[in-house]
Amino acid sequence: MSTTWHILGAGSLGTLWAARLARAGVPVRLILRDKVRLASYQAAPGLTLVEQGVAHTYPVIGETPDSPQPIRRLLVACKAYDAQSAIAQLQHRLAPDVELILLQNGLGSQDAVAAQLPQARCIFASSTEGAFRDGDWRVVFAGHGYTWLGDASHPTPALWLDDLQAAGIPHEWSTDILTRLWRKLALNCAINPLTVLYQCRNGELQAHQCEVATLCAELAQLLEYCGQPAAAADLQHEVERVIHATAANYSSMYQDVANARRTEISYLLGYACQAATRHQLNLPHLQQLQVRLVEQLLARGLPHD
Ligand code: NAD
Ligand code: KPL
Repeated sequence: MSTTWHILGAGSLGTLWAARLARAGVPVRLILRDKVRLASYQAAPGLTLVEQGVAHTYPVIGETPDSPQPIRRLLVACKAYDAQSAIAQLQHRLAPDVELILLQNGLGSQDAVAAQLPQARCIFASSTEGAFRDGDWRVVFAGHGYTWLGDASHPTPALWLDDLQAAGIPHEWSTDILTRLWRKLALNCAINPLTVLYQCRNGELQAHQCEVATLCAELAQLLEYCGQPAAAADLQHEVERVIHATAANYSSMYQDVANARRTEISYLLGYACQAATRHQLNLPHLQQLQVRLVEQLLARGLPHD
């Protein structure tokens, strides 16, 4: 019997992974916040995945954090700001050889979790897949993409990549996962805050080309200082390419703000500005962007961390 995948966080990505693993016959258990959420889930027929307009429901087993079964493989699918506290609730259930797969966007939460669990193997992930919930226990697979997985302290690939293959989850083991995460962070810093400030789709940033270019230059400088020259290479062109390729989309941060949800600012722009401060690097436009974004969040009554 293969190792059970415990999935922490039944949101968009957690449900997308759980449904595909379950569809492939891989053992999966979904960890819900509490008894109330579990009762709600148990009243539903399972998790529903909508792909190209077609819905299928998978009867994945649900449980609460205090369920007795030990955990050997944990997919952490919470937001970056929830990851540490959500994992802390499970600490007593984690087997000595537990492996965690951290799906969080940005940087900062992964290191915090790794420090919280020094014995665990922490695998970092960077995903370009897109999903959103259109109802309780229901997720729409909105954007096909790829997930890179890697262990910053151990280059050996994880043994369970076969499960992902079987589940049809496009993936690749990456020996430079930090470079990928830094690159994605830089892209998100150059695009997402501006879409919030200008209240626009990604494509409308083509009208703010100079501002984007200035931010890219500062971000590239930061990446170099942080020992990530590969993530800095040709950053502006990549940002322009993404703005063009996703022109009709609203960025994830725009969507969070529009739906009055907390953003992951501390793990994106906040993390970048902190790294600049640590290196005594003056990046005036990036720092000003953070001030403007925080003001905008405060004006909307949203958390600014
Ligand atoms: P989400 O808000 O849809 O899901 C997070 C889930 O975690 C929620 O259901 C929440 O209730 C649950 N949760 C939080 N604390 C918990 C706890 N203590 N116990 C149990 N459950 C708990 O978020 P998402 O969109 O799936 O994003 C997850 C991460 O993946 C984020 O860092 C995001 O940036 C990243 N990401 C998302 C997408 C996407 O398309 N949704 C794409 C790429 C990366
Ligand atoms: O990842 C993104 C997001 O919206 O979070 C893109 C589309 C790259 C914009 O930064």
